[in-house]
Amino acid sequence: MMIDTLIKYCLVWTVASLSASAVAVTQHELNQLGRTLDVQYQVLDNIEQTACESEQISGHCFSAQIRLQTEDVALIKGTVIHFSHITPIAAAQSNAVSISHINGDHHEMRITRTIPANTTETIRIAAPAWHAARSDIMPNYYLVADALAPVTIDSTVQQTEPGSGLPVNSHAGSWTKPNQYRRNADDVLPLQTSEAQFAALPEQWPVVTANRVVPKVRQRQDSLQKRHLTGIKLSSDAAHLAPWLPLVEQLGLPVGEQQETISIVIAGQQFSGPEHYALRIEEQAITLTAASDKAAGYGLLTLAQLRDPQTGQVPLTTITDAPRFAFRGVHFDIARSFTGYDSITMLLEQMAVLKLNKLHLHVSDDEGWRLEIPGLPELTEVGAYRCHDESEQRCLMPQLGSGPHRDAGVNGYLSVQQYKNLLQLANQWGIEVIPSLDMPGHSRAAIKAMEARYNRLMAENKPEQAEMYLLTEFSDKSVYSSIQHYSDNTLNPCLPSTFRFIDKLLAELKVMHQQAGVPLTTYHIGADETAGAWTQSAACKSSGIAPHDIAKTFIREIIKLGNSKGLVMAGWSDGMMEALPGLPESNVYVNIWQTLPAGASKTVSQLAASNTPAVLSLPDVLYFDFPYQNDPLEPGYYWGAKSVSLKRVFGFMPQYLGQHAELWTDRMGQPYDDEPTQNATPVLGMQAQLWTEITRDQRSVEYMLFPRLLAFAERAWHQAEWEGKVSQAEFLPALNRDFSEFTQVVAKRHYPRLVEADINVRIPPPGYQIDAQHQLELRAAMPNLKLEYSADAMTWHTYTGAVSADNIHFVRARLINSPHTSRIIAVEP
Ligand code: TNX
Repeated sequence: MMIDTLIKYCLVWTVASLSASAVAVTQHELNQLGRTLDVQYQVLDNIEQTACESEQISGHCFSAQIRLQTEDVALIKGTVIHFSHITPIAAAQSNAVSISHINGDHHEMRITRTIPANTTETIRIAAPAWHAARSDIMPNYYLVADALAPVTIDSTVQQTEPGSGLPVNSHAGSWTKPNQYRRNADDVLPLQTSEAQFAALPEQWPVVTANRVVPKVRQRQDSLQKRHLTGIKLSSDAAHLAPWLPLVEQLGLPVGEQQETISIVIAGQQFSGPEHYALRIEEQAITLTAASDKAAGYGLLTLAQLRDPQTGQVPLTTITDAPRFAFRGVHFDIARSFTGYDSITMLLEQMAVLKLNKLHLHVSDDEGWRLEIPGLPELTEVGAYRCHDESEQRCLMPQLGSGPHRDAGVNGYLSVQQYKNLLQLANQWGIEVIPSLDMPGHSRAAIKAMEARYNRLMAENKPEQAEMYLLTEFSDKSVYSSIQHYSDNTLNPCLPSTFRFIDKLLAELKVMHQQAGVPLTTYHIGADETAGAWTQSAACKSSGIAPHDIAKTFIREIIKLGNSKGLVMAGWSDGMMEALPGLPESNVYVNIWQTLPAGASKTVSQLAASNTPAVLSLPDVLYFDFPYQNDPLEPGYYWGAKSVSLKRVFGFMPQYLGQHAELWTDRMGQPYDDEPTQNATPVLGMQAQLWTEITRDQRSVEYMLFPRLLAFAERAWHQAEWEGKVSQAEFLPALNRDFSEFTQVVAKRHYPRLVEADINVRIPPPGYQIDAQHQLELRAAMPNLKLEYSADAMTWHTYTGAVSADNIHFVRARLINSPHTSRIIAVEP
């Protein structure tokens, strides 16, 4: 623990005990305060830097104000408001409160002078970086007074937004001025609000009856003839392909005993890769030849999409199909927020529909440990929960706005049985689960859980057992701060118990996989964002390894350990690029998570040159925790890009990274330099990332993933003919045509099926314009939408053409024949 954090905790205890009589609040009053205290957070300015300069905050900073308004209950001196704030608040101007950063994003606001009933106290704060979006503000502030039970402040609880179905921060103010929605003076990125989008949208979307397959097939030769197909059934020798049938039905092709039998031949030797297949639809027969069971499943998914659900017709056609990349992955962070077992099964099912084949499951991080490990109960009993417990013996202290209670929605973990079920579910669709227990950084949950275990066993007088898996060297007073501002989140590679712990994890994982009948083949070690630990570690000093070599030595050790157990070892590029040069023979792959302007293309070329398999995880196009569009009300972190739109993902050219510099800008909207790639760069594949710091429930997970995952699957499976040809005149028209066709099939076929599967797919809001005659015009951002307007957001009218804007205050888009709508957009007169 960082010294000043320790001091802060000590202060908290002393002040709390000294002021026990000063905080003369009853539980009843505290509860009432929780109901009535109004907390509002308003960003003032991301660009103006005087606050930073006067407070000597190094680097860029922003100013904001937190307004506390009491009703009939006073906020008594000595009460503490606990809250999350992404970056550490460095200065707070107020005569009534003082704010201190504790650890990670956890802050305390101590009331130093009673704020009487019916009073407003406004606190000006300054903190590093910027807050340019509503989702930056953290929810669930809570009150603590002495030994009373902590109480959540209701005004900071998220409310479900009509339309999007997302929980949003209603205590967050507005982002109407450029100095609020731009992140700094360089930020020239145009806003993509509904008003700004209008001009770029077509007046009318063409009506097509698309039976394009998503992802697009490699070769397809339709004849002009069509035939009828009512439904399919599997012959008895193909019965083991049954797990694919629900997906086939979801895609609109009926399945049943009375239906037509598909002839399926598995013939690995006929194909050059295990996921290849050929499909032939003739008048009399449908034949599927496939390299493997999985490829046969893929063929069935393709067949389903060829059928027009209205007419039941399929084209007579010959298709040969194969993926461009062997690795088509999704990274799902279940550590920051645990959105539940069902959110993982939902993802697996949709991955299978989209022919994706790797699930990188991010099981642990600073904020949570999400997999039961037999023999180490504290990992999940303590490490899978965030609640108010300053000793952190029952749970981790709240982070990311999780609030004080153990039953918070973001808490929880996968039991051994659930994990095994997931492995089997994934396996039946040919999806490999790649578990990741992030280390040596991002390990706070494990470290704290193992401290709790140590304390338990010491109290039971079992010192040997206690020390067995202890990850803390109590005498190590190294002072550091991780990217997410933790002072105590890094494993110590110089302790033998660290390796015992990792060995134990790998052993238990192997057993779970074995028991599930799905052997563990790949393990992801994280290896990212290790910052400054161990400088004062006695164990490291005596190891003789120079401090700056410790991280890479550790990563090498773990790679060797895993490889010796027959595992492919994976890691994030920052740690891996450091470690790999010393390990020529290793069996690894690397996730590149540099942005394009930060030099991703060079890292990829470097890896290609050393024959190291690379998986593209570029934040500025493949981080699906980033917003869909540059609108302060669209949720998402945005450190690497302010808009990861459907079109951006679709238009990504994974093997021609250099070319994007001619099309895209950096995160501030500024041009950047890169060298066009001459030949397609070999990469193992690509991976979409969903980190979940602020994606806290399944509805939000679905919103962030869909529809972007469809565009991702398209690029991971299919190489478009326009890729890489940026300098050719045909490039843009070809990309636009392809995207328009894709959008149409996504809107017409996939939106309805996703909604039918109860998935909270994002409906894009309409563009709007109010002209000089005060007429309101609306345009849809995709086909298959009905547009609506309203005076009060209660009664809605269908838009049929320009209409007087008088008394219209809200607009939205609705998926035709569904209750599903876009966010409600407030119309600015
Ligand atoms: C970067 S990518 C991270 C994660 C965050 C993510 C948020 C990587 C290896 N580290 O820890 O969750 O950004 O976008």
